[in-house]
Amino acid sequence: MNYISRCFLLLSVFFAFNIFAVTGGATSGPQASNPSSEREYWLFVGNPGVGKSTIINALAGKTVAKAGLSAGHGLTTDFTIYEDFLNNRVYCDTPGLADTKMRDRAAKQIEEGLKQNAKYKIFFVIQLNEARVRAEDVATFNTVMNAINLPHKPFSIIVNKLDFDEKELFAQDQLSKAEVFDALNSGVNKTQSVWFIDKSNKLKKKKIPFLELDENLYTFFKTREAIQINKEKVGEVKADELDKITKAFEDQMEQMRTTLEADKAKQAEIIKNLEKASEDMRKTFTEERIKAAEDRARAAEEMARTTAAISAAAAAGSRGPEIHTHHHDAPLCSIQ
Ligand SMILES: Nc1nc2c(ncn2[C@@H]2O[C@H](COP(=O)(O)OP(=O)(O)OP(=O)(O)O)[C@@H](O)[C@H]2O)c(=O)[nH]1
Ligand SMILES: [Mg+2]
Repeated sequence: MNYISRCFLLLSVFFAFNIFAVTGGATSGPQASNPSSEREYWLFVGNPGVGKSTIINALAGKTVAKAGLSAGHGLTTDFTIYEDFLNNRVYCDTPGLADTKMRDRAAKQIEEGLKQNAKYKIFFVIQLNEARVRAEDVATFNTVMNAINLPHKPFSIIVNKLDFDEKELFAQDQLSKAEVFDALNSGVNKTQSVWFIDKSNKLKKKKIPFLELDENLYTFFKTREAIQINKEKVGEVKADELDKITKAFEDQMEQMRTTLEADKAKQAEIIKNLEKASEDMRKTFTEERIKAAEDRARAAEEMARTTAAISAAAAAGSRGPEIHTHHHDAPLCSIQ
């Protein structure tokens, strides 16, 4: 290959994948990991607006990926990679599949993103809708994971921008959180590696230029299992199947929700019965205690009365029989 065609190839790779370098990234915030470790591709996939670019910026420790609101379709319309030389990793920002206009192109880009013959950590970024998993998100990650032909293919889910109400609900009702886990795992591809990120109010008010990556979240990213994916193990990301899968998930989730509601109702009934039984027991116990206390009081009263009688008798006994004494100078009987 001559010099010109090599330059042309490099340029076309650049334009196809939008390569940016993150040179000084992740130094000020999280601790830099060992640069001599094997280079890893951290692939972020998610539907428009879920916060992929924001997370990448947080990992990079500066704004590298364009993040913001955009009407209609996703802001990230190209598969973009960010080289983090310091940590020997590459962040891949990929558009989601829910955007119908961009779907085929996005699918091709995700496919290309997976065909880098590299070590991967795969992260699907999702957002809940009123504390519920969106079918299109589950469909997206299943469609993407289905394209990887490996027996073991770990992946993680980041539930991003959790709002106050959702947080409250999960804190109070464990079943709601279980419902999210069940919904996420209702497809063929399952994972227990799920992380919840709260919505940042500071970011909303533009008080900070990018999301601050907290230490626990960074640990989560770092400790995920990386897998080698070779090009030939990656099949087609079948974007055209997305609607079908979405519909199937919607039905399944609806059924799951009905079952869960029934379970909740059953649980509520059981709790009500238990509360009633416990209330009855408490009542019986209280009544018994009152009765026992009354009995004790009565017995004590009885005892007190007996003791008083005995004491009175004893007192009388110590004084001897009541004998009237008479003075000798007085006649016993007077003889008239
Ligand atoms: N308040 C708040 N806003 C956030 C948070 N994360 C992301 N956002 C905002 O959500 C919007 C979308 O975030 P992006 O990071 O651009 O989302 P994306 O997934 O990259 O979106 P596309 O590139 O369009 O697919 C931006 O306005 C962000 O500022 C967060 O934790 N809190
Ligand atoms: Mg983006």
